[in-house]
Amino acid sequence: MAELFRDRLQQQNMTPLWDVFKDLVAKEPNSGCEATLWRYCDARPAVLEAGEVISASDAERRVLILENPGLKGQSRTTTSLYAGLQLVLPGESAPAHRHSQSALRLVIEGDGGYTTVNGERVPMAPGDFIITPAGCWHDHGNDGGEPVVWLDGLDIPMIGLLDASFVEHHPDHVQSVTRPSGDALARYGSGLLPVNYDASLSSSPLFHYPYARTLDALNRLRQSGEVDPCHGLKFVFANPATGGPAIPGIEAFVQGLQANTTTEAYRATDATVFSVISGSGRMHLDDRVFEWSEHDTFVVPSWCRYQLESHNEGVLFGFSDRPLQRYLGVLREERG
Ligand code: GTQ
Repeated sequence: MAELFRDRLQQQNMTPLWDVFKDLVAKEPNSGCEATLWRYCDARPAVLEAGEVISASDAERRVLILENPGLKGQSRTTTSLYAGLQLVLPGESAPAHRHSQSALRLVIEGDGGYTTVNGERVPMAPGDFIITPAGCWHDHGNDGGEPVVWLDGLDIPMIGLLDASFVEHHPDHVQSVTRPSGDALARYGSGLLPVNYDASLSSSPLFHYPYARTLDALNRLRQSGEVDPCHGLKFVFANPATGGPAIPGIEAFVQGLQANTTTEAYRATDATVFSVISGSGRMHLDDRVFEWSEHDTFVVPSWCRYQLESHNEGVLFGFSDRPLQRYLGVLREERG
């Protein structure tokens, strides 16, 4: 009887809630997203090998996706975010395109790389944070003599969920450069804004946050003693025109840790992707320990309590879907 009812429901494109209620409206975050660490010393040879398998041009973007083992086959690093390691070899360029997805980049290694965003060529140096907001033309290249590798973070799963993806290929392989390098930094990165600037534009008009500046700020502030017990010295990359996040749905941050310290336990509902800019230490998550060192990437899933131990004055970078959760009123945090 019950089976016949179920069959009939299937035919009517209906399904009983009581079968799935516990999973749909879960007691706690239950996506399957797992705490995972990708060691750069293991990932790097694979990234370089990808350079022998395909060109940046043929691949469109030559990236190894950091796929969460708990979300296999879904090209996701957390439930809402995608991360990958992108390689551009000397002399190569990755073609210009634009898409609905927003991208952020953290440069990991190599000098001579650049990305061109809306007509401005942005030079890439290790530790630089660079964004490509939704809908902006971008192409990448490498004028230097060594491989350039960076971490990509995109809101691909969010845009997929919304079914709002569009991509366009530029008529030319690379877009023309129409603005001098440093233009956006001068315009928006000096505590100044052009008069009549429209602050309702949701992505940051500043798309290059050079590491030299970030590190200088961290080093000056280390002396201030304003260290959060759970976060160390943590700053978010802000849209200078609004004070909001650089990318509407993603918050990216940089975090200075003190030598030989461990942060107090903390958890939040925004699963976070961390990338180690410098230093080494351990991430304690429940009763598990993850040893991290320079350029490693690791994920702390939603609502997992963790602590960061640092052997030296380490600097971490990270990003999560915090602004989206805040907007929806679902962000939950707990200290201790
Ligand atoms: O650089 O435009 O990792 O379009 C994935 C999709 C990078 C990019 C990715 C992309 C890009």
